[in-house]
Amino acid sequence: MITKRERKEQIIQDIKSNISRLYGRTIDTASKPQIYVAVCHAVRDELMEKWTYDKQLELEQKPKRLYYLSVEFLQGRALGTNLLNLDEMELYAETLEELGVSLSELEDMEPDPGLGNGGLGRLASCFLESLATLNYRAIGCGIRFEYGLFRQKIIDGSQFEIPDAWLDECGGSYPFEVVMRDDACDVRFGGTVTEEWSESGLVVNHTGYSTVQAIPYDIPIAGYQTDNVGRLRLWRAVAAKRLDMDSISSGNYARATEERELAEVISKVLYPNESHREGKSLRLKQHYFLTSATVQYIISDYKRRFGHDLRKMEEKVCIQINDTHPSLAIPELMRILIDEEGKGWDEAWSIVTGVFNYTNHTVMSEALERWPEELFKELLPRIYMIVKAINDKYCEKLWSYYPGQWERIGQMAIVGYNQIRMANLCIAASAHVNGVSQLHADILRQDIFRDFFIVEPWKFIGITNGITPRRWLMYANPKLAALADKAIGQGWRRDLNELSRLMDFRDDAAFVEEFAAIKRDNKARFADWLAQKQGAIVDPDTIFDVQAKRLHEYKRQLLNALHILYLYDRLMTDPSFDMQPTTFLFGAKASAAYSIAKSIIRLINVIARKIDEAPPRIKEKLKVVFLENYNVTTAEMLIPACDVSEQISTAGKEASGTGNMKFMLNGALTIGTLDGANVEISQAVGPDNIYIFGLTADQTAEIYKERSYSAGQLYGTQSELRHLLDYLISGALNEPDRDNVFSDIYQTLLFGENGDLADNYLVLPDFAAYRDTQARINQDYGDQAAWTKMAIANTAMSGIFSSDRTIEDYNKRIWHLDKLRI
Ligand code: 26Q
Repeated sequence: MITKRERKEQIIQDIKSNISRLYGRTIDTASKPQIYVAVCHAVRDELMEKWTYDKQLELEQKPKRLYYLSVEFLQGRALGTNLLNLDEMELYAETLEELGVSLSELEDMEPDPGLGNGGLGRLASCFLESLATLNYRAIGCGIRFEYGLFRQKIIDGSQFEIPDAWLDECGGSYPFEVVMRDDACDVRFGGTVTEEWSESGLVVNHTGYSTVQAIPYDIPIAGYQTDNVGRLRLWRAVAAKRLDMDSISSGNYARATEERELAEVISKVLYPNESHREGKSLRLKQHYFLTSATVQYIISDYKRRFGHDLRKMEEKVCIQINDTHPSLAIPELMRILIDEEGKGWDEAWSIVTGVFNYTNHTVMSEALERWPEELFKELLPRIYMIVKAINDKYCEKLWSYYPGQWERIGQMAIVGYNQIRMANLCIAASAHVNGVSQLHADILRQDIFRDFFIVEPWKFIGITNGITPRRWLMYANPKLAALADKAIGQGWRRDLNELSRLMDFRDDAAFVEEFAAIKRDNKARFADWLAQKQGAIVDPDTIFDVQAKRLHEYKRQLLNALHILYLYDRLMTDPSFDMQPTTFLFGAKASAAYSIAKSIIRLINVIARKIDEAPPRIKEKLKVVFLENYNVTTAEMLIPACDVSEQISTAGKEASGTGNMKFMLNGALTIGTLDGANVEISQAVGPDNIYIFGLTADQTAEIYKERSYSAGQLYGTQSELRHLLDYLISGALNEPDRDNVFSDIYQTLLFGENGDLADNYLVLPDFAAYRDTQARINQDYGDQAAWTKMAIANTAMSGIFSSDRTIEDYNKRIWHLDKLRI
């Protein structure tokens, strides 16, 4: 064992030598960004060393491996969480202090890698951390986008998108990544395919294609208190060298450059839409690029470890596809097994169906991935042939279940109406299809995948999402973590269910007071941060009511905004109306082309401004702040400061939600509909510790089916709603020199678009229940002791939402991985 002093000296040495090696400087002459990179490298090198050791154990123990394929990983910053998981946070902070450097200042220099849109990408990142912590061997595979999700600027109330040049900001390479050139491979696009019978069987000829090289960059991920280190492998697209050289030697520099750019554009930028598919050919290229490179790697890695017999692959390999985006991995594995490994169709199909599993994250039909057949065929001719063949055989199988039911089989087919339907492909090839909450799984079984469920009911399961307590409690809320330690010991850090022992402390006046004081501190910390970052002033002694998530009509930020407008109007016009002072905080990015979503952002900002200009007696009660550029780093500051968590989607639409779990863990009370994982949050915490309102999923389904709701009728009969809606177009929200008329919002609420119902997300029929529930919350908050008891219950009962539980569920029901013995 070495002493703490000796360890500190080692770290100092590592940092100094990194500075010298990387920059030819000493610590006294190095710039802050240089010191930051040197420190990151010191941490990375520790992880790499553990990695070397893990690999050795892996060779001996031969555990099964998981490949988690996802177009998105929303990792957030890595320096702090890696140090936390290495149990070296304090050590580094002290050591750096001796060098005159502040760790938190360095942490703030780190860009937040935004390689994801929201829930699905963040879930993938929580999973990688839990997998490492639980000693499973897993590799996340994604794309090394040069530009992540756009940065949001709010200018004069409206959203503008700025490119997120995160890699540029760290000098072109991310300090935690290691390039693995040995594993580079080629991916082919376009060309022509012919099949020919020869003596050795069918020979497939692919000619005239263009080649893109895939280069992997690996990021090590520390598990909590273990030597097991996880891995995120991100592929970067570059031009194939050969092509380049041909053009250059023939003197055609322009063409060489052009080809380079055409190749590199594939990993240039993440598409910014969530819950809406985009049929661009570049997006399809991204998907094939990721899946082809990954499947090639999986096979060569398998051969390296277990030899050339691929028949037993399912014993050592499993592949999880995170929504349909990486589903081309299915035909790609078929292609390699048949064309390159010489397997027959049936043998190949049996290998494929033994390794793949698919997670669905959405029930919204406009988000279900489909590709135009012509585009697909042109870009991926061989993959197209294979998908057609899978489709033929699958339809044949369906025919025996549903004889004569052509209509139904047509709906279930993979290829139909000139489209390739990726969800159907995934269902056909996967051993398991899972939803991400229990309600969502029920909807998959009973509604959107009903016909498939009847044929193969065992395939369809529900595994409720989770979040990593390391980032979302220990790192983001160290004070609350310390209080839990003091009350119940540290066991909860390894088993989050132990937090339930905090239930008893609800009657401990000193504990209740400390819990409340920590919430107050976190609110003050957030207020300082916000003032510094955005210049907005909020009062930590008001209720912090937060809705932070992507902007989408189904998430109903509009319901929240209309309610604030209602409060403002009441305060202005009704002198007898009173309320506890409340600060409403929003964080939300709208996809650039989603125009109504952008209008809703604008509406929120206009209401905020209107309130800021109101008389003091109103401003004392109400404040609205729209947080610019909501991302993982903002979430870490915001979530621990929240009193009321808004989870108010139209019931049946939000597959799970994961923000809801983060807020609960940090002691916020939820106001929510019975949607997604809110249902399970409500069960865990009990009806007395949550505010549930509104239509249920059954009721909304009935409305959609029967079209039995008329917004116009509500407008006609309910004068309060009518008054609010008229507000939007009346000019009452105008400001000097600005006409703020929200006729597009008014229009969708009252008349709908493209054949959808008017008010398709049922904002108006839920309004009264929402308003009344908000009023109850406002009252209840007045009794601080009672409120804090409810908050404690939320933290205490959030154990089942640890992503450790989620991963163990996946493992028991789908993956069957063995833990690495360390
Ligand atoms: C697909 C094709 C083309 C272009 C874009 C897309 C695309 C990209 C991202 C479609 C969907 C997404 C992201 C979906 C998402 O984040 N879903 C959320 O997943 C969470 C994790 O399971 C759930 O908690 C949320 O309820 C769900 O909305």
